[in-house]
Amino acid sequence: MLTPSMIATLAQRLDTAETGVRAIAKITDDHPDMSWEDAYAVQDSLRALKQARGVRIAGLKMGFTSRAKMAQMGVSDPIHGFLTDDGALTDGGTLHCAGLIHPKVEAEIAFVTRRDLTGPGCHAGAVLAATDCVLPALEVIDSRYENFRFDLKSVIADNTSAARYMVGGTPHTVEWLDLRNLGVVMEKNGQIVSIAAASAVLGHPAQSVAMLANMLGRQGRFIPAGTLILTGGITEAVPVAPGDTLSIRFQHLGSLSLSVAA
Ligand code: OOG
Ligand code: MG
Repeated sequence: MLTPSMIATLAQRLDTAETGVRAIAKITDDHPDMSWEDAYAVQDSLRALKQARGVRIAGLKMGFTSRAKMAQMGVSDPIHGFLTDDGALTDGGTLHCAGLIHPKVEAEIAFVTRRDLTGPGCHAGAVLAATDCVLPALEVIDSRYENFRFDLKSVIADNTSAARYMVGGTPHTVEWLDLRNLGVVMEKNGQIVSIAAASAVLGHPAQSVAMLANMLGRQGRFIPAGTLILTGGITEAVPVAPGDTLSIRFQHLGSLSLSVAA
């Protein structure tokens, strides 16, 4: 177990890496015995640090919910983190790389809840019944660790590499939407770089929200009504650099686009 002061120090180190745009060694290099609780405690400390300087929590996110993502990063279990208001991008807008270390973009489905969701025992049916709308989304992840290399505990501490995110402007209700078979096509500079269906996310993206409620339940927390949730990359994350343009087409949900600048 890490001491409370070590947890605060590690959160500070991650925050400085992010604000100073300088990658650091992964935490488990120095703290191989860090527990899962410690890892989430560092993430909580990081959240408190950001909130103390006026950053607002804008939502929650799941990570490593698809095989494509797990295989790409060499991990095997879903994790969760938070989104902040200063990370929001607008559809058709510009992603500035200056504040980022090594950004990658991934296609996701976002949910907005209209009722509280509590675990354990939360399931996809409860999630769909409590869903206000779903939206097309993308996440820009940016690990604070050198070479984007980490293990699960280190990336939990680093708020699951969360950096920027975009949600589309047209909400869709779930009643008539086949979220499992919903196709997603991502293009970079006019070339298709990945094609997937939303069932890549735990069989159904609602399953990701249920898992989040269950994971939070174990920590004595829940998903409050009105929460925006990114359910995890459907496709592999694609590295981007200044000059790139990105577009993602979501069947039935519309599309998102992004220009990447220095
Ligand atoms: C961790 C973030 C994972 C997702 O959607 O799977 C994630 C990472 O890949 O660096 O956000
Ligand atoms: Mg993601």
